[in-house]
Amino acid sequence: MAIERTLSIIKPDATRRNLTGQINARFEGKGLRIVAQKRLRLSRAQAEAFYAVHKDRPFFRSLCDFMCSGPVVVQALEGEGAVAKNREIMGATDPAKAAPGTIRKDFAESIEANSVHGSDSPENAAIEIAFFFSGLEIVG
Ligand code: IDP
Ligand code: MG
Repeated sequence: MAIERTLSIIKPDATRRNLTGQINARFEGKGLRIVAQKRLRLSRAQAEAFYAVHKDRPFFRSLCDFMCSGPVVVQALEGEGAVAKNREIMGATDPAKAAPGTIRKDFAESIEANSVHGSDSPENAAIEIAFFFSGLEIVG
């Protein structure tokens, strides 16, 4: 398994409840290294651009409202098989279906306000990391 990087977002429901440190501890405890990180508030246009792949889904409008409703913490995580490993640590999209011990099982409020985003493939990870970070901001 190769060393990969993946894009993670701690979503507004989690920053509002002051869960950034607890979520970061999950990543670090499972061997992912936070090689870039910043806290920001997405504009509506930025949320729409980031989630453009979902623009025809019924939840798109509500998802973009939610994602710009408060601060997010965007991060690049690095480690062995980081894309899949992060998806495992996150758990299923719907917290009701997420496995015990996952971030979404333990912290998510709903299928929409589900605390974290993680890239779903190495190809998308590269695109999503470049959306938020320049090369200079990533320190492995
Ligand atoms: P993922 O975040 O597990 O990759 P996606 O299908 O890519 O899930 O959906 C992106 C985000 O859209 C989810 O994390 C969640 O916030 C929201 N979402 C997905 N499905 C629904 C839904 O059925 N209702 C409301 N929001 C949803
Ligand atoms: Mg997804």
